[in-house]
Parts: sequence; structure tokens; C-alpha cells
Amino acid sequence: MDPVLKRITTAMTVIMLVTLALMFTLSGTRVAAGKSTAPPPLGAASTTGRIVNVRLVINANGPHGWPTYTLSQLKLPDHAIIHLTIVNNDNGGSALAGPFGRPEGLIGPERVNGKAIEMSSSIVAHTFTVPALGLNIVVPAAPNHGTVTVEATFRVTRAGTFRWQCMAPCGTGGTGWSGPMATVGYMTGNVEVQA
Ligand SMILES: [Cu+2]
Repeated sequence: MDPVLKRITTAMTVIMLVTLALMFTLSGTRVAAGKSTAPPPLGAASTTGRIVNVRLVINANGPHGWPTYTLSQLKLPDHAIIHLTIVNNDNGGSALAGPFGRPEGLIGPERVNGKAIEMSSSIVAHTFTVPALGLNIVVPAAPNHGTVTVEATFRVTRAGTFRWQCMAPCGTGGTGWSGPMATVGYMTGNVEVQA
């Protein structure tokens, strides 16, 4: 073969191989990314259409030994349907303030361990309450050394930043309203609804 032609052929073969290798690598990356089943980080909002799944965990013994919601600052898109799951491992109960033993502002019933429940209780572990949004989610106590899972669906229709608060005085002090109940990052925080 003509040496020049041979060099050109070799160069073209190398280019083709490199291109193929690159395509293979890229498609492999895509498949790997598509197959990823890692759960979203706690409290992160994952959007599927207009349904947003949010997961919170309540730890009985957070920092200071205080009961703690794992995420105090929630960001939600306005007008989305929020499917909120709360996993609670706190087996203690507290007497509720006011009418907060009943779920409020939800689409459909609250579900406890997968079962729809007409809940009304004056002693619960915690609540997730956003007064400005008319939202109240009741979290019963977990069994000893176990967890209880609460699911609630609601739609936010108001942009802004709103305070959320647990309404079961699970904190310190004579009334149970000090410590975690009064400290952002534990039993109170903000919900930011983004327009
Ligand atoms: Cu609480």
C-alpha cells in the first residue's frame, strides 16, 4: 500500500475507534444514571409532574437529646401536590395544644402505616403544623424500638415563607414549650413556598 494512503487509513481507524469508545462511555454513563435507584436525600423534594414527594424523619434523640425533625427548612413549589411522608421513631406522647389532634388541610385522609385513619387524639408524639396554610398533620407515637410512618397529601396555593411548628409540647421547661419547641432546627422551622 502507498505509505501516504496507509497513514491516512491508520489515522481514520484510530479516529473511528476513539469515537466508538467515546460513544460507548457516554451511553454507559447515561444508562447508569437512568438506573440509579438511590433515594433522594432526606427532606429533598423530588418532582414527578406536579406531584412532589417529601420525606421527613423525627428522631427522638437529636442533638442535645431533643426530639428533632431532620429538616427544618422546607422548600416547596407553589400549586404542586405535596406527598409528605414522616417517619417517626419517638415513642413518647405529649398532650396537644388546642384542636391539633385532627388532621387539617389534607387531600384525602392521613395514612398511618399505610392505613387511612380517621384520627382524633389529644396525646400524640408530634404534629407538623403550618398555621398560615391551614395545615395540620398528626404524628402518633412509635412503638418501643420501632417507627411509625405517616403519609399526608396536600396542595400549597400560596407563595411565601411560613413558620411550621409542632403543636404537641414535646420540649423542655415546665410547659414543654422550651428547648426544641422554640428552636429552629428541632420542632419548628420554615416552609418556603416558591412561586
Ligand atoms: Cu414535637
